[in-house]
Amino acid sequence: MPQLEAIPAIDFQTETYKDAYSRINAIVIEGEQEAHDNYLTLAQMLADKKEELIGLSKMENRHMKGFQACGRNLKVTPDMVFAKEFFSELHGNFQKASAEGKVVTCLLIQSLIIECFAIAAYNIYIPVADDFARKITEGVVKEEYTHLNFGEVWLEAHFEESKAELEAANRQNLPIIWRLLNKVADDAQVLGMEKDALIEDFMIAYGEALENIGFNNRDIMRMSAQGLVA
Ligand code: Y39
Ligand code: Y39
Ligand code: FE
Ligand code: FE
Ligand code: FE
Repeated sequence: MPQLEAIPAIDFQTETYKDAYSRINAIVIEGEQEAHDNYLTLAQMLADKKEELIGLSKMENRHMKGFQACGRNLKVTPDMVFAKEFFSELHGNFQKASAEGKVVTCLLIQSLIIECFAIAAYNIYIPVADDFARKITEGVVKEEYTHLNFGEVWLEAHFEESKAELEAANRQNLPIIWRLLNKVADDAQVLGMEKDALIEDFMIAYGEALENIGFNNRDIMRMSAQGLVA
């Protein structure tokens, strides 16, 4: 549990730190922007949840502005070209699913996988963040649990008819998150975030989400293992 040990002081103004931050900060900004867009799309797909989903999209827009301020505070220019490319495959899968009216797949991608990615990353970042970014991230992560909960509640209520689509969407999208983590692991390490801790937090949050929706332990083990097919 490396993150529970004494944390060495981090110099937030070295070129090495700022270079890594330019990519991680951009990923988070782009992720929040796409999450905003995804909840607006879901608001169109789920008419009876429209107001709630528009509320979630507004939170994502505030998150994006908060993380833009974190970059400015460190005098870092986020590498948005890198970040768009980073998310392009997952974003493409969400857009394809929404065009086909596959709300279950859309919820799995945004409200389960991406929210758990955010929850793991933000919880691991908080203890190693600069003071300004820590306060912002603490406020943001609380709201990410609300977003995850939206997906859990909806999918639990529609579990039996969603099960097959959830399994297929998991098989298609969990390996992507695994590849994305591997793409940012070196930069995350520079920021003091351990890859093993990120995987552990992600798998705990995602496994709990699948359990809350109605999957049994055997299903959860099988679905988690499908992430390894990289
Ligand atoms: O729902 C949300 O707000 C999610 C878009 C945000 C995801 C941000 C992804 C963070 C990954 C950072 C990787 C650092 C190791
Ligand atoms: O080695 C494993 O445990 C792999 C099965 C799991 C794939 C899931 C990918 C984890 C992504 C972590 C993202 C952290 C922000
Ligand atoms: Fe650990
Ligand atoms: Fe967010
Ligand atoms: Fe979110």
